[in-house]
Amino acid sequence: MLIHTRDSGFIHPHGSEITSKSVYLRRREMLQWATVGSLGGVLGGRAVAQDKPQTALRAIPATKSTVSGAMASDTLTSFQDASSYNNYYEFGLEKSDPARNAHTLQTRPWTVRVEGLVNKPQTLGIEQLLKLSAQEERIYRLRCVEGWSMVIPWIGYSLSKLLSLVEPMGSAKYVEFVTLADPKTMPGLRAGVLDWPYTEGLRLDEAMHPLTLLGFGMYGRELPSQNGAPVRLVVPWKYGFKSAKSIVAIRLVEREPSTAWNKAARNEYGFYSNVNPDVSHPRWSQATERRIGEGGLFAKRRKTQLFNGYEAQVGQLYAGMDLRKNY
Ligand SMILES: Nc1nc2c(c(=O)[nH]1)N[C@H]1C(S)=C(S)[C@@H](COP(=O)(O)O)O[C@H]1N2
Ligand SMILES: [Mo]
Repeated sequence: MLIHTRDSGFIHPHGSEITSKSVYLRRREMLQWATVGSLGGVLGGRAVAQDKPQTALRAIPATKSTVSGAMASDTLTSFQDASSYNNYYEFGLEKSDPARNAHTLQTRPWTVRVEGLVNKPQTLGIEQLLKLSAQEERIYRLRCVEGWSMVIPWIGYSLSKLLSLVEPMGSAKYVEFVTLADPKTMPGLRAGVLDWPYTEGLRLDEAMHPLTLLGFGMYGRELPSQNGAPVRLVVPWKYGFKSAKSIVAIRLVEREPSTAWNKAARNEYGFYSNVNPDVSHPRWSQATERRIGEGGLFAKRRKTQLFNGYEAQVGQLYAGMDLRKNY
C-alpha cells in the first residue's frame, strides 16, 4: 500500500490517534487515494520543504499581543515540528505529506473575497490584507481532534478587524470560510476524502471574538505553505480543523453553514467543535492529549482543558448552551 511504504520511517501515533479521522478515511478511501500515489513519487523527487532553512520565508514584523489570553506561557513547539507534522488534506493524508507536497501551492497573487450579508463587500489582495491592521504575535495552543497539541507563535490580527471593515448586516449570523481547491497544485483533491473546497464556519460572535486570529505567519515569518499560507484562521479554543488554511473567501450568512468535516461525518464533527475533555468523540476519548515534541511515544499525556484553556476568555459565548448537544 503506497501510503504505508511512503511513510515507513514515520513514528506511528499512539492512543486515540490510531483511530484518528485520517486513518478512518484512509480505510474508506484507500482505493481512490492509491491512484494519487504515483504523483507523491513525482513530487517526492523535489526538495523536501522541511529541509529548507526557515529564512527562506519572509519576516513579518509584529508587536506582542495585548489581547487577553493571547500569550500562552507554555513551552513553544519547535518550528521543525510545527512545519512537518501537519494536517492539510489537499496535500495528502499523512502528517508528513503537506511538508513534502505543499511547495506547489501558489501564494502570489492571492485575493480574499469578503462577501455575503455585508454592506461593503470587498476583494482584498494579500498585500492589502497584510497591511489592514497591525500584525501581532500571539502564542496559542492548538489542539487537534486526533489527540495531539502544539504551541505556536502565530502572527496576524483579530479577524474582527476585517469583518468590521465590510460592515456585517443585522441579518448576518454566521461566517463561512472557503479555502483554495486547485486540482493543478493540490494532489489531495483527486481523492474524494472531503467535499472540496474545504470549508469551515463560525457563529458571528465567535468570529468577532478578539482571540479569533486571521493568521499570516508564525515564528516571526510568513506561513510555510503546509501551515496554510498565505492566510489562515486560528481559533485556539476549538479543535484544529476549524482553523481553515489558505482562505480565498469569507462569507457572511444567515444560517449555520455546513462544513467539510460535518459533511464527511455528521455525527463525529459538529459545528461548534469546542475543545472539551468531557465530550468524547464517538470513537475515542478527548480527555487527554500528547504535546508534540514532548518525549515522543513515552511522554505522559496531558489532561485536555475545557475550551483548550481559554475558558476565561470564551466561556461566556456558550452560556446556557448544552455542550453535549452542541458538540
Ligand atoms: N484547507 C485545510 N485547512 C485545514 C486542514 C485541511 O485539511 N485543509 N486541516 C485542519 C486540521 S485537522 C488541523 S489540526 C489544522 C492543522 O494546522 P497545522 O498543520 O498548522 O498545525 O489545520 C486545519 N486546517
Ligand atoms: Mo486536526
